[in-house]
Amino acid sequence: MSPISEVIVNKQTKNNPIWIMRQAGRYLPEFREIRKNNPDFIKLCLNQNLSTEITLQPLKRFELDAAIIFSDILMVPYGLNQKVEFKKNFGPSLGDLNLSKISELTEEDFVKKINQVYEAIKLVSSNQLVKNKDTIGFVGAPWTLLVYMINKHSPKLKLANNFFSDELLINEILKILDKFIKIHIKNQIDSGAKIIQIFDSWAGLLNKDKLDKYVYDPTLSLVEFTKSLNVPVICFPRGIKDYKKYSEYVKPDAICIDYEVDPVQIKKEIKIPIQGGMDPKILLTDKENLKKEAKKYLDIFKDHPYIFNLGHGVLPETDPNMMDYLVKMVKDY
Ligand code: 1CP
Repeated sequence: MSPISEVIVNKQTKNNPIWIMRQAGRYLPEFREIRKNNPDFIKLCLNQNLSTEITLQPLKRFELDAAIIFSDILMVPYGLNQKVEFKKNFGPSLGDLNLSKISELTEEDFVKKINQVYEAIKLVSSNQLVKNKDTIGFVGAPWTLLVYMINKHSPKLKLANNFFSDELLINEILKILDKFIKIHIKNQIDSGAKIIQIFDSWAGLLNKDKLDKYVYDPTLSLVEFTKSLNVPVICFPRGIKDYKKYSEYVKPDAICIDYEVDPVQIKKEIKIPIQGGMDPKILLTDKENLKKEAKKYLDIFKDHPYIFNLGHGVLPETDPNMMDYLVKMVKDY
C-alpha cells in the first residue's frame, strides 16, 4: 500500500508521507515556462499532455508521495457552461449565471466539456513516476464553488452584503452542484484517482448559524458518496473554527488543517488522520527556521496518523530549493 493510503486506511504513519497543496504550479520555473506559452489557463488544464507533464514536474524533482492532478476547482462551473477566465494578477473571473441553461445540462454534456481532465488522470496514474504513490483527484466543496459562481471573482476577505439575497437561486445551484460534483468525483476515480480531496477554501467566511446548510450537509453528501465508491476522502475546510465539530459531522477519512489551527489542541480533539498545518510562509524564510517548524509538526504528530503538507497552497514566490530541503527533511525525520 502507498504511504498515504497506509495513514488513511490503516491509521499508521510509515515513511513520513508528504505531498504539498499546489505542488504543481507557479513556484516551479518549468511550470512558468509552459504557462508563458499557454496564456489561456482553462485550455492548459484541458490539454491532457501538458497537464500530465505539469502534474509530474514536482515528482521529478522531489520525493513526494502523491501526484495531485493539475486542474482547478473551477472546472466544474466551466463544465456547467458558466464562463471562467483567469486574469493575470486578478485571479478567476466568471461570467453571468444562466440558471435555465445550467438546469438543462446533461451529464454527457458536462463530461464531454471537461473530459481531458479524466484523460490526464489516466496518463498520470499509469506513469512510472507514480508507482507506489497515490494519484489525488479533487473537487471544490459546494459552498466554495457557490461563492465563485455567485460572486464571480475571488471574495478575498468577505462576502458581498447581498450574497444570500436570492435564496431560490442558491438552493437550485446547490442541488445542481451536488449532482455534478459527484459526477466529477466518480469520473476521476474511474480514471485512476486513488484519493479525493475536497477543498472548502472559503468555509471560513461563514457565520456559525449558516454552516449546517452551506458546509456540513452538502459536504457530508459528497463524503458519503465518495466512501460508497470505496475511495478515501480528505476534507480541507480552510478557516473553519471548529475542526472537531466538522470532523464529527462530515466524517471524512482524514482532515487537512490550515495554519491557524493549533496542532497540539487539534491532536487532542480529533481521532481521524490529520494532514497539513505548516504555514506556507515558513518556506520563504531560511532553512534553519524551516527545519524547526517542520520538526514541530512531525514531533507533535509522531504518535498520530499524519500526512505532512502545508496549511494552504505553496506560495508562487517559494524557492524550489526550500521545497527540496523540506521534503528531504521530512523523509529523513
Ligand atoms: O499560472 C497561474 O496563474 C495559475 C495559477 C493556478 C494554478 C497553478 C490556478 C488559478 N489554479 C492552479 C492549479 C490548482 N488549483 C490545483 C492544482 C494541483 C496542485 O495543487 O498542484 C489545485 C488543487 C487547485 C485548487 C483551487 N483552485 C482552489 C482550492 C485550494 C486553495 O488554494 O484554496 C481554489 C480556491 C482555486 C481557485 C483558483 N484557481 C487559481 C487561483 C489563483 C485560484 C484562487 C483565487 C482566489 O484567491 O480566490
